[in-house]
Amino acid sequence: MDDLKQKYLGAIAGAGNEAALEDIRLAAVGKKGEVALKMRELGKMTPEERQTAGPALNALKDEINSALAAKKAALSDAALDERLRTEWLDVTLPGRERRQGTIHPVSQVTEEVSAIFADMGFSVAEGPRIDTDWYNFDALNIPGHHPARAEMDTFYMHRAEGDNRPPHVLRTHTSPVQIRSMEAQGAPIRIICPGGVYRADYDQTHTPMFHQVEGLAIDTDISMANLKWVLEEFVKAFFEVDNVDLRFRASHFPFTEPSAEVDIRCSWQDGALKVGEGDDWLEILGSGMVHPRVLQAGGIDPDKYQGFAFGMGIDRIAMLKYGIPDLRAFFDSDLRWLRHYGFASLDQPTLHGGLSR
Ligand code: 2NL
Repeated sequence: MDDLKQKYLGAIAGAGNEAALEDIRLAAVGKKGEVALKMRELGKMTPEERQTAGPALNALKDEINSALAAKKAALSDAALDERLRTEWLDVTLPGRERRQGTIHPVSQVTEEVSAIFADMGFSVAEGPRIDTDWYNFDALNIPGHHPARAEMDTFYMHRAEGDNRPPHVLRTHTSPVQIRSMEAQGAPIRIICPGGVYRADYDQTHTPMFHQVEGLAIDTDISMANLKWVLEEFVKAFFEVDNVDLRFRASHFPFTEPSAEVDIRCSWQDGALKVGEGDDWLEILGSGMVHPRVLQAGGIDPDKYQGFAFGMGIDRIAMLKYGIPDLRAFFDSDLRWLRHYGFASLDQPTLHGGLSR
């Protein structure tokens, strides 16, 4: 029995891990282990022999079991110490470099345009992207048979059978915001309305969602001359040039009369746009005097008031100003593209700071 004790206590002391310890446990005190075999021999002993051998075997079993438990605890302490030593972390090290996002060029240009028009007394108005066909079309003097209303260009909201509410559309321009502003504020009014708009069109130069900014100025003494001055000031500030040359081309929109498309003098040198010089003309917006029926729809008396309105594509003027070649990349959410064309988040455009720096 002393041999057994020496053998197993020695083996337990030398066990290197919990698996080796389990092997020792099975060999010593398991059901078919050496101590169990010795227990079986008790039957062949005389009662006197059994009286000393029985308790001694039980004591040996207890001793081996407690040595196993102590060693098991020691091994798991050592394993924890080893983990603490190797999985050590210096919490005083500097953190991982911040992979900061940037301001999207569309947001940047929206802010730039807003800053320029704010400086001329325009405030920014916003409204719903889903609106009724009355606000999007009828109020703008776009009749039911007009091609702009065709299913092709407009995203109509689904209506359940028996739904009597007026049809709703994804706004195809921000003009409904201007109708709502006229209704809410009346005249005089000076606002710009930037935001996302939707048309069912997708190719190299069209995306089904894009951004527009429209402007509206209504008072008792507003003319095309005011429109021309405001647009000249805008183009100078936006393209950061001192001289511009604007050309009004007669055009037609249902919501303005007369209507004009506006081009700016420019040149293209090695693919780079230069505004204010050269022999080329670049169309940048549509404009005109607000149609009397549109004033009426907005609750404004056309015999007392008149005004100008204009609309331009934000994505397009962003591409022109910042040399972005492909419109579709605006909406790809490619982080590498955004880091290339994006703007530092803390550099807000201001007129005194130079809009784009
Ligand atoms: C374009 C042309 C334009 C307007 C938008 C407008 C809004 C109201 C009344 C009258 Cl509430 N007009 N907006 C006027 C002329 C042109 O947009 O080519 N946009 C990209």
